[in-house]
Amino acid sequence: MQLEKYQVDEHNQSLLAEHKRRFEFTAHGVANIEDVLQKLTAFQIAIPSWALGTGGTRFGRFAGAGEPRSLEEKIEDIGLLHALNKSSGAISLHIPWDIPKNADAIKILAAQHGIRFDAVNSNTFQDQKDQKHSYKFGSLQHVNKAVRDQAIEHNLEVIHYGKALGSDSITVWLSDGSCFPGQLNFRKAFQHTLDGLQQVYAALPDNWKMFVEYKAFEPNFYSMTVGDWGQSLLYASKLGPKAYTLVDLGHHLPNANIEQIVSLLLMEKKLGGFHFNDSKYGDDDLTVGSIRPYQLFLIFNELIEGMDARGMNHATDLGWMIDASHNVKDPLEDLLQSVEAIKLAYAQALLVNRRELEQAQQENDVTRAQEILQAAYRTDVRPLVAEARLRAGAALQPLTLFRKLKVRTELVKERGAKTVATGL
Ligand code: PSV
Ligand code: MN
Ligand code: MN
Repeated sequence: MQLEKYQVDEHNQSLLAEHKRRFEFTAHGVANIEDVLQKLTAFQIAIPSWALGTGGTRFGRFAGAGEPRSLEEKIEDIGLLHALNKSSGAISLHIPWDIPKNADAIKILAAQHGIRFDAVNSNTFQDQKDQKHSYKFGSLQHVNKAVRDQAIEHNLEVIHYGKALGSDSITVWLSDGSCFPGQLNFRKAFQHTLDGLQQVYAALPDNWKMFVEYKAFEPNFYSMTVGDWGQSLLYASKLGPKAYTLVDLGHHLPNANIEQIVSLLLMEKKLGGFHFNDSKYGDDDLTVGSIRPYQLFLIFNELIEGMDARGMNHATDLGWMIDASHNVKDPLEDLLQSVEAIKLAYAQALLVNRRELEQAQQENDVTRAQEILQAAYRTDVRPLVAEARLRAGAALQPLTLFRKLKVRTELVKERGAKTVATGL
């Protein structure tokens, strides 16, 4: 299924008068409105290839209907999202869940939908069919060199696919760690992992980045070999200038101050990018902004402050990716909500009066500082984000149009009711 321009235009036309009224009201109070709109339009968020099907929980898999059955259909799905919001112009691939067998054809298809390839992800946290050595006791950390070599080889293969598609970064997330005290020699596990990462790093093309993603726990519940931002930063620092830390919002111990982590990583020039999602307890797969929208805003507040201080381009100098998938919502609707939540938090953070905030900080005026932040956070920026979409040729209300056009029903007609997308 493909969205036609007239369908978007008709939808926008029907909402235009009301939108203009709401937009003018909000825009009135924003001094740098054109700059804000231009930044919102430029900001693109990569969709993970593994989130287009209804995913698994740890205990079961409940497939949806009309799910994409191939990488081509996944690109088609992201094309639909991008046509609706013009903010999802990138895909992040997980190998081997989504191997681009014919990279040239895949590249052309993606380009037809205005989609580029963001970071490619390696997978040494599952055993694949016909794989020689098992990752049951880890991959790069493994006590057996043959297992470590196999994991390195896989990462090199992922770089190879990424090169063919025009990607320029690899995300390495390792599930390595231990479930019980005594199972692992921490120092040796770290050194083996560092050695493996060094070999992968050595194979990076000149313009590539390596993102080292950390996670506090799961699947290992006693120790993780890349367990927090300190460990990730240690690896990234030892690896060299092309290695960065990747922050997945759901990978922290409860109540961690993620905005502070982000600020310091940026200061150290070691923040590479994000996996956006939300969580309430120990989960890492809920829709962005569904649980803690204020935290998301505070993260963007630090990002803008830190990126502007270093003259970075908001849209292009970090990797912006979603990493969420569960099984109680339509995945496409869920992704529309996640992208929207990210853009709303970004827009709110763009409204923070930085000059006044700095002054309040200098004067230790804590009350004023909070008022400044919350004035931005409590602004209804939905009309601004909608206006940016309108100007980019997208839908004023993507989710409403998705439902009105019965996109999922059409996909079920095309693909069938019993479909299982690749992924977790
Ligand atoms: C692990 O929880 C993770 O966040 C990593 O980014 C994986 O690549 C992804 O989820 C999919 O399992
Ligand atoms: Mn992740
Ligand atoms: Mn995760």
